[in-house]
Amino acid sequence: MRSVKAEPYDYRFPEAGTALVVIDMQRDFIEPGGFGDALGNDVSRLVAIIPTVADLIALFRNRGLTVIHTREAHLPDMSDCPPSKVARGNASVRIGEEGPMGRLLVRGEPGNQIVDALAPVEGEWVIDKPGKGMFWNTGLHERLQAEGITHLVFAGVTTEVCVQTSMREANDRGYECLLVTDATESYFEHFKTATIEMITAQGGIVGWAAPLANLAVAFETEEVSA
Ligand code: C5J
Repeated sequence: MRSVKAEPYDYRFPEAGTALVVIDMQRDFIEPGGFGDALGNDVSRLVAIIPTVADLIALFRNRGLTVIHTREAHLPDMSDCPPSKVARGNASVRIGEEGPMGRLLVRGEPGNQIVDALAPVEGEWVIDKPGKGMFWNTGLHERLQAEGITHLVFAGVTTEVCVQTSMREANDRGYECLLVTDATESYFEHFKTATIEMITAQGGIVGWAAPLANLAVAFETEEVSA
């Protein structure tokens, strides 16, 4: 087992049974002209974490560990998108409508792709999810079980929406989860802070949280017994 200095206490993980999950680092959330921007958000906060997420991916990639990328993505006929989701908010362009990077949150469109700096490489999993959480309608749980994955390390955007929803869903399914605090971001600073507090409160009711540096140290330090 490896051991990471984390909140609320050390997070232990078996290297072979651990996967990295990078949530929705897509142009639609991170670049001007995407879905996040259409909702009136300042996307620059999200751009800032790209180098840290790249370092985190490299850490897992270089060790040959499982790397999973998710995308919030709907089928082109929108049959997997409830009308309530389209109607919500006061967006200048709505989900499924044409924006500067193609139809918002629709599979295959330029804006729906992961940003170039974090592009998946051969062999990494890419999960298109119609919901905020990564399990609904994706078959991901079965795939993780088949691979013997028991521990999940989370990064990506946004902390309080798709990252938190996915982490909570994973926790309910029995996965031991760590959130990498400097590899996740929100359009709202206080939401990120509150999410980390909520996740780690009450003895880690949803999971653990630690910065990338602590995780990197854990990979360089001798393993501890289970
Ligand atoms: C949102 C996400 N914020 N990836 N999606 O709608 O967090």
